[in-house]
Amino acid sequence: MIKGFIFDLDGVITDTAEQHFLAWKKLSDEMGWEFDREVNENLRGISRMDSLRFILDHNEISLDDETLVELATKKNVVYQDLLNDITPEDFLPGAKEILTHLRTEGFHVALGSSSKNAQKVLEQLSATGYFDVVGDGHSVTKSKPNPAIFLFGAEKLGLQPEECIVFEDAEKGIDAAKNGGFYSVGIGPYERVGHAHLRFDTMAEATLFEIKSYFKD
Ligand code: B16
Ligand code: MG
Repeated sequence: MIKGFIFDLDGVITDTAEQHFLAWKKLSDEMGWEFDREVNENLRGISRMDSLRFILDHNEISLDDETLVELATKKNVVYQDLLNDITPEDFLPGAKEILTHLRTEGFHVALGSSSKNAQKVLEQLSATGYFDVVGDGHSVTKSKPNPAIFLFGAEKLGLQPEECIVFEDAEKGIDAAKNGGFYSVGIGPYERVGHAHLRFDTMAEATLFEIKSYFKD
């Protein structure tokens, strides 16, 4: 029986992909690296350091660990500044509706994001009150497709994985949910999240009615 929901943040609750893109682009331009929207698409759902490593691999550049941390921090300063512009109007269409509905119906709800800035994003959205538990980039060390972040959320909610549905927009996020024994809802195109138990193009279609009809006991 489904008792809880675990939501990814970027690409599910709100879309911070554009702010990530602008911050990586600024750093890349300063460093003379090639970086475009196609490369950015590969960073969906992966950690900050893994994102930097991907960009460097793409440019066939190798740097020492100290420089990696320095550059990732530099990108994050720009990203955090951009986050100040997020407002409660910036929920992805449908996201606030399902979160409200879940609260009304008494489901347990957690966040399961890779981002170390998740708290700040939730505050900007005024979304903190929708979540019983916030799992973010500080909560676990292993990144998706490892299921650690979702297992963290389920444990804090006091639920088993098979009692929870994970919402994800990233290929590796769906892998993580399935690896942990969770039910999964993919948000995005078939090519990216078609391996989820259930898929919607956007959050606007992912109503609690649709979810309940599919996952009924
Ligand atoms: P930060 P999610 C992910 O958020 C983003 O999709 C990904 O692009 C980013 O690199 C990652 O968070 C880490 O973010 O630099 O803020 O720690 O989709 O897991 O909510
Ligand atoms: Mg995401």
